[in-house]
Formats: sequence, C-alpha cells, structure tokens
Amino acid sequence: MHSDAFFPPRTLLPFSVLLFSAFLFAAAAAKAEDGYDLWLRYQPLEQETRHQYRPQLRQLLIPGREQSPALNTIASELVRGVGGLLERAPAVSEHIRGDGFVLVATPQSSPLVRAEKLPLKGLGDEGYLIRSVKIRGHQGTVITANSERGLLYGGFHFLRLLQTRTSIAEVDISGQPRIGLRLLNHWDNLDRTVERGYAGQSIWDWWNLPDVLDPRYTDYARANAAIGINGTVLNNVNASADSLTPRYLAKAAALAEVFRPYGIRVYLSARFSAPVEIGGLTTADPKDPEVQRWWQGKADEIYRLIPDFGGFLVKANSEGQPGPQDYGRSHAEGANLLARALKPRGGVVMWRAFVYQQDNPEDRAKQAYSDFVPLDGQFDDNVIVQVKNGPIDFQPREPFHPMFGAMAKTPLMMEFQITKEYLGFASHLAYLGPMYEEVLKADTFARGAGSTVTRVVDGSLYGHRLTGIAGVANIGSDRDWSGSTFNQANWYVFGRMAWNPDLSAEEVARDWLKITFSNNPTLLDIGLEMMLASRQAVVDYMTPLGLAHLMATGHHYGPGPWVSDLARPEWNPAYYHRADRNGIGFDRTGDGSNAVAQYAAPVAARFASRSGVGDDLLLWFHHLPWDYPVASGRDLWGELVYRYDRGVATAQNLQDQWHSLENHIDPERFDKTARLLAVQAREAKWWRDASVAYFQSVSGRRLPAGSAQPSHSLEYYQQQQFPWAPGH
Ligand code: BDP
Repeated sequence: MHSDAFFPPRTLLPFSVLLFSAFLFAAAAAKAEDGYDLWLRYQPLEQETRHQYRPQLRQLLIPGREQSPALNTIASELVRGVGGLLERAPAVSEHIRGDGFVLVATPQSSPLVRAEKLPLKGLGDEGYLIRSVKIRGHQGTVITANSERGLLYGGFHFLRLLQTRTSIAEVDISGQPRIGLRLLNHWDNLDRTVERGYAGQSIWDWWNLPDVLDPRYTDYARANAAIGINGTVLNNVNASADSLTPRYLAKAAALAEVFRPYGIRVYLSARFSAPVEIGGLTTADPKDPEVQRWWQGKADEIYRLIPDFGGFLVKANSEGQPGPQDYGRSHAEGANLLARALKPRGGVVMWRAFVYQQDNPEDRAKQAYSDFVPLDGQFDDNVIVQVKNGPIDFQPREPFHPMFGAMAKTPLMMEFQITKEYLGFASHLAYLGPMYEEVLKADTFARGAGSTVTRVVDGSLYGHRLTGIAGVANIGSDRDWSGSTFNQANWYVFGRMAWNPDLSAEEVARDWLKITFSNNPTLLDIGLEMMLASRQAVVDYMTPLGLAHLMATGHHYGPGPWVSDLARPEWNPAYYHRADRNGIGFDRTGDGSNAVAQYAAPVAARFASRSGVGDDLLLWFHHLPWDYPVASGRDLWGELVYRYDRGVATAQNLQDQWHSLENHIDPERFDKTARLLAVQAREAKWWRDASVAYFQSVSGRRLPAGSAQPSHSLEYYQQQQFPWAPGH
C-alpha cells in the first residue's frame, strides 16, 4: 500500500479538506450517543471489520460533483460515512490509482462506467446497481444508476452494507423502489404543536422560516434519503388555509430547497375551503368556475416558488373538515378540482378515505368503503386515494381495510401511522414492523389468491403506475427526533418497507439494531426478541382478541373501556366492544353489520367464521358469549384475562431483557430506554387492571385461578384524569 494512497491530489485539496473537517466534526458530535444521529451514526466498526474493509475503500471517485449539488451531497455522505465507520476517510480523487476504488457515477458522467455497459435499463429513475468490477486491471466497486437520485440511494445502500458488516468483496446488488411515492405525513400545525405528536414540538420552525434554516432540516433529509423516503407533507391534514398564503408558501419553498439534493419533494395538506378563507370567494364548490380558477392560480403560484412541488394531501368531509359534500358534490368531484389545477405541472392529489359521518348509523368500519367504492372510475389519473391500513383508525390491530382490492380503476395508497397514537405514545416500546408486514402481506383475494395488499399498493394487481405509501411521522424537536431510541426503528422500518414491501420486519429490525447499537450477538438476539414481541404485547394489554378503540377520550392516553356518554356513538369505546352480561364483541357477520361482505368472498367467509377468523381478530367480527370456547381451549372470558396478563408479563420481561444488555449499550441511551420501559411496565398493568376490572363488572365473572385482582377499584380507574396528556 502506498503511503500516500489516502492523500488527495493537490487540485482537490480544498474540497476534501472541507469534507474531512465535516467528518471530524460529525465524529466528535456523535460521541454523545444521544440518539440524534439515527441510522447515520457512522461510529467506528469493530477493528477486525475495519481492517477488512479498508483495502477496498481507499479511493472515492465521483466525477462531476463540483457542478452538482446532488453529487456533492453523495460525496460528502460517503466521505463522512466511510471515514467514520473505518476511522479513515477515503481519498477523493479523479483517477483510479490502484485497487480499492469506489466509483460513483452514471454512464453519462463517467466514460469508465459507460464502457462497463452495466444493466441499468430496468432500474428506472431511482434504482441503482452496486457491483464489484475490474477497471484497467484494478479491483474496485461501481455504484451506478440512470440518475443522480439513483446514485444517492445506491450510495446510502453501500453505506448500509458497511454498517451491517456485509462483505463488499464480490458485490452485485441492484435495487429499485416498488412504490413511487414514499412519503412522511407530518401532522404539524403552524403554531408548532403536533397533532398526535409525542416527541416535542414540530421540527418546522414556521415562525423563523424562511430566514432561519435549522441544520436539522438537512439531517432530516439525509436520514430520510438513507431509507428511501422521497416526499414529505409538511402540515397537518386538519389543515389551516394559511399554509397556502404567500407567507407560508415561502417557508415551504425554503424547506423544499434544503430537501431537493436529497431527492425529497415537498407536499402540502390543503384545506378544501381555502378559496373562501383566504381567497375571498363566497363558495368552495368544485363546480364553480371561479373556484376552479382560484385553485389554478394557487397551483401556478406554488410552482413558481417550488418547481418540483409534489401536490396536495386532502382530508375532506371527515371529522368536521370542509369538503365537496358541503356543496352536494362527491369526493371524486372534489379531488378532481384540485387535480386539474396541479395536472399541467405533474402534481398529484392524495385524497384521504378516512371518512365517517356522525349522522350515519352504519357501522363505522363500513363507511369509507360505502362512500368511495361507488366512485371507482371517476377520479382523474393524477388522483390517488389514501387509505388507512385498517377500517377504523390505526388501532393496535385491525384487519386490512376492505377498500384494498375493491377499487380496480383507482390507485390506492397506504397510510400507516408511525407515531403511536394508540400504542402507548412515544413512551411504550412497540416495534411496528410486524404490524406493517401483517397488513402488507394480507391477501385481499380481489383477483384470486395472491392479491396481497402489497400488490394493490405497488400497483401490480390492477396495473396502476401511480403508487404510494405514507407514514404519519413520529418526528419532533426532541434531541432523538422520535421521543425514544426504539421509536426511531418505526420511522426506519416504514422507509425500508416503503421501498421494498417484501422485506420482513425481522430483517429490518436486525439491520436497525446493528446500525443503531452494535454487531454484538447477545445484543442482536435479545434486541430482536424484544422488538418482535413488543407490538403483540401492546395489543394484549390494551385491546386483545380483536377489540379496538378502548382508550380514554380526546387525548387517547390510557384505558377507557367504560366510556359510553360521548355525543357521537362511534366515539365511545362501548360502541366497539358491546360487552354486557352475556358476551362481548362487534358482530360484523351477516347477522350483524355485515361488514364482512365488503371483503372478497374467500376473505369474507373466513372473517365470518368463528373458528376460521383466528383469535387475534375474533371480537372484531363476532359477538360471543363469555363461555365461548376459543382455540386455546379456554373460554372467552378466561382467554381475555389470559391475554391481558400475558401483555403485562411481556412488558415486564422487556425491562429485564433490556437490563441484561446494560454492558452493551452506551449509558445515555441505555438509561433513557430503561426508564421508558419502566413506564411501559407500569402502564401495561394499569391498562390490564382497569380493563379487567371493567369487563369483570360487566360480565359478573370471577377471575381465573392464578390471575391477580386489579390493584384498585373500577371507580378509581374511572376517576383518573389527564387533561395535559401530549399530542391532543
Ligand atoms: C385520528 C386522530 C386524529 C386525526 C385523524 C385523521 O385521532 O387526530 O386527525 O385520525 O387521521 O386517529 O385524520
């Protein structure tokens, strides 16, 4: 090895010095391990691994970087990443000077890559290829793509190979996203509160934008690009029309500028009545020509400021939001109004299907389907309907939404919630990978077996080109972004599965643990067990056996299964569990609301069958007597209590497991996590005790042998008040 192998040639010195000092600064800042660095920690790998990698990573070649902000971004990330992981930054050079080069270029930007004639055809605009090559007798790696965006994703994938200690000796990887729009939805308000946000204030400092650009915005873009997220809706779906005023558009434009080199587009939630509220019109009726002109003008104004603006997200005629039905028009007519304004510039409308009406006595789980499915075929081709994963509302467990598979002519996008509104806020550990996987792999049977939700969402089932997936962000101003280290895994797995919905929750969790903590086998084993057990634990201690929506009113913090006095029937937990002396559960079979009929025949038959549906969704679809024998051999009452107990036991076990890892984790992250796990264990018991006390009062049954009496009376739990719970 030449001693000058890592020394940059003279002409490039200033650039490299800049990069290198950025790296040194990052390395120093990262030492604190306060969670800020997410999956971009780039802490030194184990010594042996570093030694193995170093000869393969001597030189970095990125032709054209001086002229391109995107390439510059890739170069600095790779220098920073490799430099941190290997404790030695590669030389940034112009020419291959030996083995161990990494050449990052498109065929257009490098004749060397062009000469390799690599198979890039099917990789589209965002795909990439990472391959070991021999060029002019020297061994190295090429990261190539059809576009700079592809190079960016390839670069991040390359860093992930190192972070997960994967060999790069004979690498041949190609990747491309299966879903087009991979978006975060921020439910962030202009006053910096965040609806259902549990990690501090909004990261968008709306007041000081566009003048003050927090470096966090860049780190946000880096973190998202690293997992393939390519768009962000900046503001709450319960939108303020002010977001569309010139003042606020300038702020959004400033963020768009920061995100652009990272391949991230900006979108806005649009309030349907904006033409009235900020436009001075007397109506927002989609059929009114003045309203149409107003939206057209607004779109033009936005595109002047943000040339790559992604489009609008709209919550209309839902929970009090204005919408086309206020004027006797349909959701399709409303969506098309906005879509036509965006169409000339390639923007899209993401129209949400999360609707239910207070004067509609129909089972709430059926209402979105009833509203939307008849409109299939009426939406313009730049409209995509955004559907929550389940028919009610981000509960710990729901069956997949019946709209998936039911609208052949309309592209549907998935809406997951990353922020854990119904799964213990930011305090509880609940790794959502298994939930996302459960939903994506569910078979809708819409076109026979194998018609999975994934195939609806990736467009392959009905041949749609416009595809998308959104996650309601769990990001806030907290130093660790998401309120806890493990919550970061939910942001991470959302991005990874948005890119490739076939990934398993387990493999993503393993990557995340390696990148976030270390490669230690004990840590990986126990960490994985914890993560994979955590979501089912929350289901068990909050809403076992297919129960749902049992939380306290408004803030949704803690149990409230007894609540039955709210104005709208479907706001009351009692509406969902329907428990009385004789039994419990919501009958959605043909004898009840017949919600099962909204699913394709084989699925409907399975859900309608008491024995076929499976105990995990039993009470979602069936109202059963307390002594009904479930699959475990216990009666329903015994199984209910058993599951509550199991949830509490798992929560306690999470604590013990974590404590066994103390020697493997840095003190700051260890301690915060340990404290949060203690909160979770306490609150799991609270959920269990309050719920068991309540259901016992209703059923009049004795607790099964060996199951502890709740610590307090039912009245005690009913009296708890939490007016200042966050996220409301
Ligand atoms: C519910 C939330 C509410 C949201 C609503 C939505 O409680 O804050 O506005 O979903 O998705 O889960 O629009």
